Amino acid sequence: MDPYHSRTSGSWEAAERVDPVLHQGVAPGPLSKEQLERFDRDGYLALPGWFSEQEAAALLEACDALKVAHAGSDVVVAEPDSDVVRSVFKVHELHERLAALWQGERLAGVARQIVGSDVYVHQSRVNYKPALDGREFFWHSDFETWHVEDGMPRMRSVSASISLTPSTEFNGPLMLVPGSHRSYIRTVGETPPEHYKQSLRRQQIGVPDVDALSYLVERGGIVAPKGPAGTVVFFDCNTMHGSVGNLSPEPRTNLFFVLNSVENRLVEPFGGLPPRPEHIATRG
Ligand code: 6CS
Ligand code: FE
Repeated sequence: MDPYHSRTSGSWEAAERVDPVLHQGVAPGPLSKEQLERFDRDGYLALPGWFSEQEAAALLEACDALKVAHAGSDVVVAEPDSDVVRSVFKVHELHERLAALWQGERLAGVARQIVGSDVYVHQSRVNYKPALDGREFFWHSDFETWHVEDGMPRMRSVSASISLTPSTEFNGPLMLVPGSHRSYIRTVGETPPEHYKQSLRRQQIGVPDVDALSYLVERGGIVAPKGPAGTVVFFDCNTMHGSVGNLSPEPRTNLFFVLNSVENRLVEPFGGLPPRPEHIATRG
């Protein structure tokens, strides 16, 4: 029986995580012992200043150029209620500055330290969250989607969210539920065919209901790490997260790399539907 089955019954369930968070314990690498222990406990680690504001500005320039260069192609996803660009996917293959970035010690080095093996990019994306038009990302566990819809076998991948603009309380910062990575919420509802055409704009299937969310938040609360451009939030593939819309007059642009263990490559999706396209989930 698949320990991480989901969208398989009419009621939600909080199942135990059966994978470790630190796959080789507290191991040497870019993070200190104290930082690793915080990641293990909380399911995320916020590092203001991990990249400099100058580095972030150069990355923002590259990411804004991608939005223009790839307008109208499959890698570009619009907001749910307009044609405003919400995300661009597979950016690690679209710009040499981004291809070099994820392989560095500050990203791949951290992921290797946590997953205990070499890593590859399962998914990369830029969430532009433009001023006023940038809508919410509803609460979700990435792993629940990647397991059911992409065929990611186990919880052995790390996401890095790099703020390319400042994250404040006004522009829809990434919100996370500390400790939620240790409960696997089996969600309710059937996955529609080609669900990604809807879910990447506004996800409504594979998401917790208010009782499931309360179960997690009562135990861990909600945090929204703030910080200057260059801040990185590393989070476990199963940490419950989301973000509200951006009502500030400035964009809140985040660059994501999902680094998966090479020993956790995708198999047939566990939800029984055809795999999602390559620009959303690396299968090669
Ligand atoms: O479905 C996915 O793969 C994407 N959706 C969200 C909201 N986060 C994870 C991932 O980027
Ligand atoms: Fe996500």
